[in-house]
Amino acid sequence: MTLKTKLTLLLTVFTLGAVGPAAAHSINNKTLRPAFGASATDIWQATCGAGSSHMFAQIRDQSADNNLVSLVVVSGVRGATTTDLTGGDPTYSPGISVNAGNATYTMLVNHTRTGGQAYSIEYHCENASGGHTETTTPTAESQNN
Ligand SMILES: [Ca+2]
Repeated sequence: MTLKTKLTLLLTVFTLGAVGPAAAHSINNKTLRPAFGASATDIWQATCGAGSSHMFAQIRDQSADNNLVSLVVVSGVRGATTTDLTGGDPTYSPGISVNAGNATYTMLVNHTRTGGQAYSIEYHCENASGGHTETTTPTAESQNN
């Protein structure tokens, strides 16, 4: 490997690190449990600080089966839904944005069938031009089913 190649690789790693996971907020490796049946719903809440225009969010279904996991984000009378159509792979669902400004946002996680489903959520608050604004991280579920 030439020095130039090594430098290019190093630069790539630093660049990816700067815009990647460091900017996102994560709720990782949580589970909708079978005991709560098909109606199991986990609820999380986070608050977007001053200057926020919306919350961006997406979910990843970590269980490789045909029981699909969806995320609904609601704040006041505004809301959006996204579903991860492929469980067990590293790809998240399409991202959604809910435009409720500086507010508390509720994230509801549900699934289509009975059965344990592991999931992770990535989310963050943004201003109108897409810059990140203050985003709280919940320490526990508001409801853990
Ligand atoms: Ca997926």
